[in-house]
Formats: sequence, C-alpha cells, structure tokens
Amino acid sequence: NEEPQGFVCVPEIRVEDDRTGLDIETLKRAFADNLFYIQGKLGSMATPNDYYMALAYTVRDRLLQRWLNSAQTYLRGDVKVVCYLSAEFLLGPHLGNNLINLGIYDRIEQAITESGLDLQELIAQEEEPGLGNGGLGRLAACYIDSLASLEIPAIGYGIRYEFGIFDQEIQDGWQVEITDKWLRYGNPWEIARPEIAVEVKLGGYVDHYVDDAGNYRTHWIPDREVHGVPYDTPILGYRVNTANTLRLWKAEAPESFDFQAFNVGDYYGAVDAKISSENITKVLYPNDEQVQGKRLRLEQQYFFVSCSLQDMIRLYLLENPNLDNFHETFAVQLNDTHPSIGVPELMRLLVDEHHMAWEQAWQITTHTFAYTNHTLLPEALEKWSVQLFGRVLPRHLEIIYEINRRFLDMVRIRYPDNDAKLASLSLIDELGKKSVRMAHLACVGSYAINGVAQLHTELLKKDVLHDFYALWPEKFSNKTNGVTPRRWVVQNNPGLSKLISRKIGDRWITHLDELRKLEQFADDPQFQAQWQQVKQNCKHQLTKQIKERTGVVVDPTSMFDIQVKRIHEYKRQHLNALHIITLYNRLKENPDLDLQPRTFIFGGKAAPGYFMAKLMIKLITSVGEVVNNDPDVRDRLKVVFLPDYNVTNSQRVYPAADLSEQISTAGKEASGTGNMKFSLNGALTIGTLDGANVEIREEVGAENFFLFGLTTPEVKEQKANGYNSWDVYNANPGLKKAIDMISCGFFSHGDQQLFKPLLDSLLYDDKYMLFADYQDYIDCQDRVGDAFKHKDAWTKMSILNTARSGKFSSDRAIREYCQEIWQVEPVPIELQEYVQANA
Ligand code: GL4
Repeated sequence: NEEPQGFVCVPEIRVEDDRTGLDIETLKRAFADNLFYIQGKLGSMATPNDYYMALAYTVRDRLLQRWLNSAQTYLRGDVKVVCYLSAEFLLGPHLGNNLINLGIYDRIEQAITESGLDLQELIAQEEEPGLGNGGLGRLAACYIDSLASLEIPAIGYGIRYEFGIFDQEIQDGWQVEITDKWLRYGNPWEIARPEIAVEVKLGGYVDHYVDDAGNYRTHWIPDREVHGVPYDTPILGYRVNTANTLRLWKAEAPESFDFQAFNVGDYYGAVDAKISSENITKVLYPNDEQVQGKRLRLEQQYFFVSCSLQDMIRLYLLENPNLDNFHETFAVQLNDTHPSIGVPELMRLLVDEHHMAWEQAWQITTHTFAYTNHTLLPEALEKWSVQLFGRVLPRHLEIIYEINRRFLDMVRIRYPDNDAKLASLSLIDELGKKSVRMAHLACVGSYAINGVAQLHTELLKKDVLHDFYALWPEKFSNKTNGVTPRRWVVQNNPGLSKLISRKIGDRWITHLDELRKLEQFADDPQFQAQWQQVKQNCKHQLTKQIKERTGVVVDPTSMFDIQVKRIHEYKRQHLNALHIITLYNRLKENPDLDLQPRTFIFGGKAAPGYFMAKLMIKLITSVGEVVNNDPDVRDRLKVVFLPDYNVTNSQRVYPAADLSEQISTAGKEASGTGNMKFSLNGALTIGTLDGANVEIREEVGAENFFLFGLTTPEVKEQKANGYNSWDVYNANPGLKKAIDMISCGFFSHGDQQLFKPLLDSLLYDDKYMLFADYQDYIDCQDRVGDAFKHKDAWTKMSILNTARSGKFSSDRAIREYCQEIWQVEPVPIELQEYVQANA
C-alpha cells in the first residue's frame, strides 16, 4: 500500500497522517482542514484564492519531510554543496510544478474535483514570483529544478523582491507598467527564518590599526546596518526525495536602530531608517541587458551576497573548527557579474573578520567561485564608478585595489613593459570616470569562467575576455544553456507528453536524449496524425486565450508564427514587423495571392526606460490594428500582441507554436533559451546563426531549420566596409515601401512623427543590421510558407525537432557544471518510515 503512515519526524514529535497521507480521502480532509484552520474560512465564504491557499498548504506539508531530510543531510561534513548566487530567479508558479514533481497531480485533481472544485481554476490563482527579467533569471530557475532532480545538494541564494518584474498592460497600443504586488495575498511556499538573520554593513569609513599582539587589523565603521532575513522555499526534484532550498533575503531595519532613535526621542527618524533599510529589497530593476549604475542596485547586490556568504560560513562552522577548507564544502556559482562583489566580500570576511592571512584567504576565495558570463553587449557589462563604490563599500574598494595590485604584479611579469596590457586587464578602468570592472573582478576571483553557448564562449575568448583567456586558457569552458523538461514539456504540454510516453515510455522526462527514439516514427502516418492533433489542440487553447486576453479572433488552422522574449533592438522584433508589412503589401497588390494564412504572435516586456523598445511595441500593435481590421487580408494575416508575457502566460504559447522566431543579429544573443522551449515542443525555427540557434540547427539538422542572415564575421566585415543602410533601402523596393508606409503615417493615423526615432535609427545607424538581413529573411519566410503547405512533411520536421532537442535539457547542462566545474556528486536523500509517493 502506498499510503505513508504517521512517521517520526523529530524523535518526540509525531506528524499526523493528515499532513502526509496521499490517499484521496486524506487529501480531501487535509484540504478542508487547511481551509478552516489556516485560511479561517468555511466553504461558503471561501474565495478561489482561499481554496488555492488551502491546497498549496496541503501540498507544502507533503514536501516538508523531504525538505528537512535534505537540509539535514547537507550538514554532514562530507557533502559538497553548490551555492547558486543569482540576483534573479524567475520561478513561475509553484503549485502545478510541485504536484508533478511529487507525482500526485492526478490524485489531487481527483480530490479537488470530489470537493466540488476545479483544479485548473485553483492553479490559476497563484501569483507567480516574477523575481527576474527574462532568460537569465529563468535559467536560474531551470537550474535549481535540475539540481534537485539530479539529487545534487544545492542552495539557491537571491533577493526576495517585494515587487518583482512589473505587470504589463497595453493601453492604446503602448506598454503601461503596473506594480507587481505578488505578495499581496501571502506566499504559502516560503518560510521566514528570522532566527538566522544576519547583519550587513553599508557606507562609512575604515580604520586601520595594530592590535595588542602587533597584527595589522581593519575596522569598518559603517554609517548604516541592515538586517537580512532569509525566506526559504523548497525546490523539489522530480520524483526524488531531494528538496533543496531557495533562500531569498529580505532587508529589514535592525532593532538597534529603532532603539537609538527612540531614546533620543526621534521617532520619525527611526521610522525613516526603517524605510530606507527596507528599500534595499523593495523592487527588482526591470532592465535586461542594460545596467543603470544606481546606488541602490549596488546595495542590493552587496546585501544579498554578504547575507549568503555569511550564511555559508555559519553553516560551515557548525561542523568545522575553522575555515581552512571552506572551498571543499562550497562551490559558489556567480550568475553573471551581479554577485561578483562576493569575491572581495569573502576576502573581507576571511581576512578582517576571521583574521586569516591574505594569501590563504585568496587561495580559498579563488577556489570557491566560478563565473558565468551571459552577455556580450557592452551596455550590459557592469561597471561601478570608484566614487560611488567607495561611498557604499569603502572596505571593498580597498580590497579590490589590493587584489588588483597583486594581479597586475603578476601581469607585469607575464608581459614586461606592456602598459596597454595592464590597462586592458586592470580591475579599474582608468579612462574617464574611474570605475570598477565587475567582469574583470569575477574573472580574477574565479577558478572557472564559462559562456552559455558554443558561439558565445568562442566570442568571449576572442573578444570581450580575450586578455583573460590568453592569461588563463584553462579557466575557460562552454556550458550551453538548457531548460527543464518538467515545466516546459510535462507541465505545459500534457498532451504531447502523454503521446511521447505512450510511444517511448517516460524515461525521457529525466533523460531527455531518449526523445531520439521518436525519430523512428517521424514518417509514420498514424503517429503524424496524432502529433498534428496534439498541436492542433494546443493551438485551440491558445486561440481561446488570445480571444480572452486581447479580444482578437484568430484562426487556429493558420500558421502560428511566434516571437516571445524581452523587447530589444538586437532581438529585432521590428524585422518581424517588416515581414508582416511586406506580406500585407503583397496581399493588397494581389488579393488572389496563394498565401499561407498566418497568425503573428508577439509577447514581451520593454524596460520602462528603454524608449526605443517601447516604440517597437507601439509599432507592432499599430501594424496589428491596420492588418487585423483590413477586410482584404483579414482572414489570412492576424497580428497579436499578448500582454504581460511571463512564465504563467507562456504556458500555452510554446506548445502552440508552428514557427519560432529567433532572429537576433548574429553575435548578439548569448544563447537564448526560448529557442530551446519552442524546438522541444515541436516548433520549427526561423533563425540566424546566433547563440544556441547554431547548436539547435546542428542537432535537428539543417533541413529541419530555416536559416537566414549574416554570420557574425560577415556582420563585422560589413561594418568594417562602411555598411550603409540607406543603400539597402534605396536598392530594395519591398523594404523601401514598408519603411515609407511607416514613415508616412500609414500605421499611425497619419502621424508622421510617431515612429520617426525608430526609422531614423534604422536609416542612419542600423546598429543591428536589420536592413542587411531583410531580403534574406523575407526569402526564408517564403520558404517557410511553402513548407507549411505540405502538412506531412512539416509534421515530420516538427517531430524531428522534438526528437533531436534532448541536448537542451537543463539536466545535461547541470551535469556538465557538476562534473567539469563544481566537482560535486549526487547525494540521494533517505527518508525513514516514509513511503514514497509514486503516482
Ligand atoms: C541573457 C542572454 O541575453 C540570453 O541569450 C541567455 O540565454 C540568458 C541566459 O544565459 O542570459 N543575458 C542577459 S543579461 N539576459 C539574458 O537573458
């Protein structure tokens, strides 16, 4: 029998069946119990959110034994733990995912149905924790899923933003930002741990003195102290006992502050200090690939990194007499440079607070950290002005200077009399306003450096980090990104998952390479028909959602051509828009044209301060308004902008795609991960040779991928040869017509000024080579249109895309990190007196 009986948690405390039992009656009772005792509601007064909360607690209870056992196991001295430091975790809703990973989805569905409710409706109540901007934050979420599923001891460390990424509304075709009050109704998945809060200092000055024993000592006298309170969320692996911890820090005012002010009678002063402390974790900076250089952002970074390192040291000292072998217990991954302040912070903790010699501390530090770079865009490379840095972190600036002094001494030996080399490698940029280069700090302080796709890693070695590569080639490696098949296939595309499992069993869910077994059915007409049916169902569901959320009625038999991602000039959503205008013009010129009906679907947020990106949204919605309302083309072209693209809203998108738009300028997209989600769900890609597109094409086969555009070297070459977008414009009638229509106000009710900034940037600069790739893109799209007419051939390509996308599992990526960077092994968690749930 699969029902766990009451079991012993701590020797004296028995946890009753209602919190662990998995039979339908127990689940129903637990659900009703939570509604009454936790939400304080009777069925007659309960809101859908009350029901959701009651269910969430019912599920959380069933995670706790695994979670506590995992945490306890990791305290063992012989276990090495991965600490993933990330300023962003774009988790998406927990409930559905936990049901799947626990293996109790069907049972809960039955229990909820028998309670007279609808599980889907309850699941839809969850406010997703949108604690990230886009790919970088979502990658962190996929990686902690894989770490747990692979039974790797790991802690995710980050920030508990009170307001995550803003909600997007579209008003009059423009993006409007709404504050994300995700904590409004409480968060049932987290547990606060105020008893292990830590103190973080900020500002002030540094005292150097010699102590009684004659040692040089440093004393940092801050002008502010902030309390860091951890909030823990369990991250359960798929059908394993491992439940790792995501520990997110919230900033609070330390009590001492209130006290002081209270004593001098300055009540309002005390409240001010409280507000200013709590500001640190108030809001996520909503920029992707663009740094702002704001003081508060530096404070956020330092705050969560200091909290996390102090927490690791605390844990370590529970089992060890000193910190000499710290690096053998913790592998700390820096998710981009955002946490790279960890390098001087660990030095400070070891040297200043634990009185370790510099050399030994440096040895430990540089054997602890590893650094992942996620972008080549210059505007995304973090630099902090020395002045600001010194004001916020005076001691860290001193430490960075000392790290730099020693580092440059080494460089001088390697490159004698080479001032240019010194200047280009230095942690300090001396040009203009002096600044600290965080990527250089991360490189010097880490034993491993990686890029996130083959092409990206090569470009790092060749360009952005070339001098570091020359110095330490052995530190560099590639770790191509991956996505978790649990959320991105099993959870979001149950129809496809069941079809696949019926054919090849369900081992693919944890061994995604097994999807290859589908190749043998790619030509099988019966399987093709089933495959088409699944896709069609998904398209129907998305059609319904589009109607509900935008009012636009689309044809589910048309080709779903989808581009969802942050809005950015380098991602070239406007190139997609030019294609739509081109098709529109063709149809206007020739109403009888045999054109494959298409629905163009866009989704994505623009950084609130990124004017050009917001204008791109307005362009897309404006083109949509004209196209969707023109009776001449209405049934063959539709344009939809799905508002508020986030993890929840993406759920119906990937499964419904026929065509995935991955059209960034070659050399700009580090990897992309949406490209992987689409391909896994059987969409074909139209894409450039950029980021992981290169590897997707390699895997699925060139014949199953629509390639266009300049290569990275060709982009460089054209620019060197004086590329002028005017020439392309003048020589290409289709392009010229499309641009002229935008320019003359065709899509803006005659307003010729509206899109002028966007057009000027294309005509006078075209930094991202839109015009250079235009014709090739259009021609490629024509091939796509033709291919879509041949249903069976298209379906075969679709099947092969899924079958050959196994490489893009985050399990594969995490295995590589474990073996090649972290040197960690799985540690299976044993649960005593616990019968496993295996639905
Ligand atoms: C990004 C890259 O732009 C994206 O290509 C990559 O897939 C992702 C995860 O590695 O990281 N870098 C930044 S910054 N934001 C991203 O999404």
